[in-house]
Amino acid sequence: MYFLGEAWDWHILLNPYEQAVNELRVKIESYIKEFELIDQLSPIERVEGRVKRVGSILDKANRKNIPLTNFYEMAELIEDIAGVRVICRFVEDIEKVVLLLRKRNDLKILTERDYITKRKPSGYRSYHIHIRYPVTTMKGNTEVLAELQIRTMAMNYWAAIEHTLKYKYNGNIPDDVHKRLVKSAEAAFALDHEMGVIRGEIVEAHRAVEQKNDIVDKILHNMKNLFTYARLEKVDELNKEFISINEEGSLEKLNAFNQQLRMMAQLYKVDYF
Ligand code: 0O2
Repeated sequence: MYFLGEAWDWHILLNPYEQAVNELRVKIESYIKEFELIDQLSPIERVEGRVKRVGSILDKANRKNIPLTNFYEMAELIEDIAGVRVICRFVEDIEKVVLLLRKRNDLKILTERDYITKRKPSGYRSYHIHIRYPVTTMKGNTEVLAELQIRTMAMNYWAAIEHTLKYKYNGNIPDDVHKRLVKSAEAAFALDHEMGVIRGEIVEAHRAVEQKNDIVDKILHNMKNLFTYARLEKVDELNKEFISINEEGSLEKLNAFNQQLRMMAQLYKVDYF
């Protein structure tokens, strides 16, 4: 059975899957920027992607009794040769991501599996979406299957650890380790719940940090222009004042300071933010 698999040119066969993963990552990551632009905390923290390793494809085919006589028939049954993982901060963000994905017309959703409301017996939680995704290569158009896994950071941490242990023990995790994994799945669930409760605080804190970073960028830009184009000598003094206000951390004082710089920039007829 394995011999036929090894005879295939895996690099060429898997290339459209590689392309699908890369394209999907870029497309889904672009939501992060879009949320930033409207001053909202993105429901997506980060996006990861991978093409299943040949060894794992062969193992899964073996596990699921999938014949290795034809690559394309096999690939239709494996479903997750191309895998993209969307990591969220909060459980409620998962639904937002699912809604965004359902609106896309550059992919076709085949099935959705909700292992969040109904977690797996192992303790595994994640939302799975199987899609068909068109890829254009030198040879023309083709379609590949991909699996999108949407989960929180806590779910992801747990799944990564459990996956490593399953691999280490060849699927037969000893009882004591298994019990600890079940306990840690509960802890990950509790963590997600607690974070959900203080979500408002976290979103507010994130917004404040973003606002502070924005105003600091503007201040630095305006001081640089006053120094470079207006040859303003007291820039050193302004810089010291900025450092002390920045240390204090008051957003109002930083805004007032930038207002002062804007007025100076207008006076000296230099560009400002
Ligand atoms: P790898 O190395 O991650 O690629 P099904 O249960 O078959 O109806 P499902 O869950 O979509 O539907 O399929 P499957 O084949 O069980 O799991 C698909 C992928 O989900 C797995 O890929 C894992 O990434 C993840 N997964 C599913 N169940 C578990 C689990 O109990 N623990 C962990 N850590 N991950 C899980 P692979 O092929 O197993 O591995």
